[in-house]
Amino acid sequence: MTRLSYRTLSNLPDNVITADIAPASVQVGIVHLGPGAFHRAHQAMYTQQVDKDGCWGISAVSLRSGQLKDALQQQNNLYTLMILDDKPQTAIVSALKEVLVLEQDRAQVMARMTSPQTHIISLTITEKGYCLNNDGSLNLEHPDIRHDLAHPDNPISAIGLLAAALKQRKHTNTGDVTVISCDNLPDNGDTLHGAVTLFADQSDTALSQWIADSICFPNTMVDSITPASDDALQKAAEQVTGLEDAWPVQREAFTQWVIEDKFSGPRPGWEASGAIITHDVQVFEKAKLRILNGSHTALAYLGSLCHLNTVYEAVTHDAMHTFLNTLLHEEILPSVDASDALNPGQYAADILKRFKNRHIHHLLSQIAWDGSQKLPPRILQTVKDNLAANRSIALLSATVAAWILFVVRASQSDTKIIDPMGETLHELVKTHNGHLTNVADALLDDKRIFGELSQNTAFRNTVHSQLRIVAAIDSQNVSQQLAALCQ
Ligand code: CS2
Repeated sequence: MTRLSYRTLSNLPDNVITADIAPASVQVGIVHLGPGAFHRAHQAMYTQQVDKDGCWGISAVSLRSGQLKDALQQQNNLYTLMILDDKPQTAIVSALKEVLVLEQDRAQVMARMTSPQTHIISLTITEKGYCLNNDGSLNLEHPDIRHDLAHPDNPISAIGLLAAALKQRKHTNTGDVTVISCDNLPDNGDTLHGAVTLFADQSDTALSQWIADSICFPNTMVDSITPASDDALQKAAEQVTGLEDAWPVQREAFTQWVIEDKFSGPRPGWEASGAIITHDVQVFEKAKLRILNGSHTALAYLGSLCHLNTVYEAVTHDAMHTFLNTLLHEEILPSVDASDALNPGQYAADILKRFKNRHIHHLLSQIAWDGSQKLPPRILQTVKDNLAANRSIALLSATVAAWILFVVRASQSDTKIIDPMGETLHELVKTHNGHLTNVADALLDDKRIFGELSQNTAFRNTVHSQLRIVAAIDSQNVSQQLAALCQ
């Protein structure tokens, strides 16, 4: 089959959106670290839609894998975006001008990150990429951070790479660059700013001060349900476009991008493609992390225990839907303040509708990745707030209990636990011979995940009592056990 490329764009049928395709000659103005499916389906499309001056091309930098570079370089870095909804759409995205791999293309990466034409460095590196402690500070003992502190000119972490690039930009007095985290972390810009300045401070306090004074790290909230690409998507894309695409991406029609109005230099006019540029991101970020991502994490672990495979299956399962509604209305929504910008109840109702999108095959097993990193911002922060406000934590604790059981069962079936603590979790289960109560106590003792909650008796007792219920779930009693969790 003919490959997607600038030369074959004219083969595309009229129903494929190509309106915003930029010529290959567009100048790079953005470097993006971590060009996974979410970036390619979300920020790249926002940027492509507004880059009328042709100066916001994206240099995509993979920190580890060369797969994306290999896939896209045969097709001029073009790719297909399939928007799966009742009114499906297909677009060709041309925002990526190159894909670099840090290890292979280090000099080019640094040249791009330090170029006077580069005014945005953005990131989607997932929670684990920030190398943080439970309190959101940089973990100076993290292996990648220790490596980069010892080899500052050869960094392997995003933190070390940003510090090295900003050091060079300080030297050339090109501080008109904004660093934009687009990950699901509380106060993601402030958190990244703190990590990079602390890293720099270990060897160069003047650099740390310059970064603190000169470089903006706006907080953001990003949202669009973007399942991982699979063979089915590749076939569907080819059926629509008639062209081979080695790595198409997919998402729902809904997207949202809220960016704090804090920039060190020029930026794309993202508001023209629907982004919200505001001084108050926190309202949007807290609601999204707790209502959408918190619900996702609850469905991921409880749904897996109930032998459900996708978000759609879980949210259309009566007993699971009742559990989720109860979790939202009794424990999550009360922790999110209403504001002029956002009505939490309506926001939650809209999210449940999005979860019921039958065109989106969003695997619970994908959402279950990195639980040790996702539980704190999505579930445990809400537990802390609810304890302080004397509100229920029963269903939040049931989610934690389901994660504990998920870990035990994965370990006992020798299934890889995709989590930066994966090996540690496996070892812990083995140390306790898979004894559920002992494993639960050992996990709850781990302050890297539970922080101050490790010492909270009410929380620990609630997790244990919910654990006894989730452990009893089998294919015959799912509805009863889910109902029992809500008692
Ligand atoms: C999901 C998120 O995989 C996950 O952890 O909860 O990727 C979620 O789909 C996005 O945050 C939605 O905006």
